[in-house]
Amino acid sequence: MASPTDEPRGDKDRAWHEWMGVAVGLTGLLAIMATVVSVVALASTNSSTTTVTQAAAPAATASATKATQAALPAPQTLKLSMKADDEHGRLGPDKQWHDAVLPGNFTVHAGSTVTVTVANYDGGPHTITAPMLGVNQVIPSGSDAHPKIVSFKFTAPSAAGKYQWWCAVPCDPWAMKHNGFMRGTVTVIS
Ligand SMILES: [Cu+2]
Repeated sequence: MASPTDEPRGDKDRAWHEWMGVAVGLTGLLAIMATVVSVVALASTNSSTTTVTQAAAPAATASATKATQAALPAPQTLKLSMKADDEHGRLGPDKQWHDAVLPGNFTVHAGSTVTVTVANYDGGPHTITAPMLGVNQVIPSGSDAHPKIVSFKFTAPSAAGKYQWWCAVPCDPWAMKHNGFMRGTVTVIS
């Protein structure tokens, strides 16, 4: 038989047990919620990372490819001949034949790699000198029967404009002063 003093204790015990039950239940719920939250967070982190990677990679590759194509114009080749006055290099407006590079004025595309092949039919050497193009090429002497063939490359400037080349070896004084003879204009077009 329960004593009157037992009853409050029994209530206390019941209350304690109930509270413990709620506490354990709450803890378990919190643990589950924490797990769910972290799994969702992990999943969303993964999925957002994957989405960014998939979205950015093809776009970046496409634009990089476009930029590469735009930055690389087709390579060019130029064939030039060098002839002396006595080989009828080029007739000047003074009605005299002069030493000349043929053609003496030429056009290249901005940024392109230009391969120049020069055939020197003259018995004396000349140069193709153009500091702005990074060119200072000696073309040794050749002959009508055996022209001296020299090939060299330069990269055309990225800026369109007109650049001068000249022959730095003293040769035909008149030709050295006139464009289209032993000096000339390199026109860079974009
Ligand atoms: Cu010359």
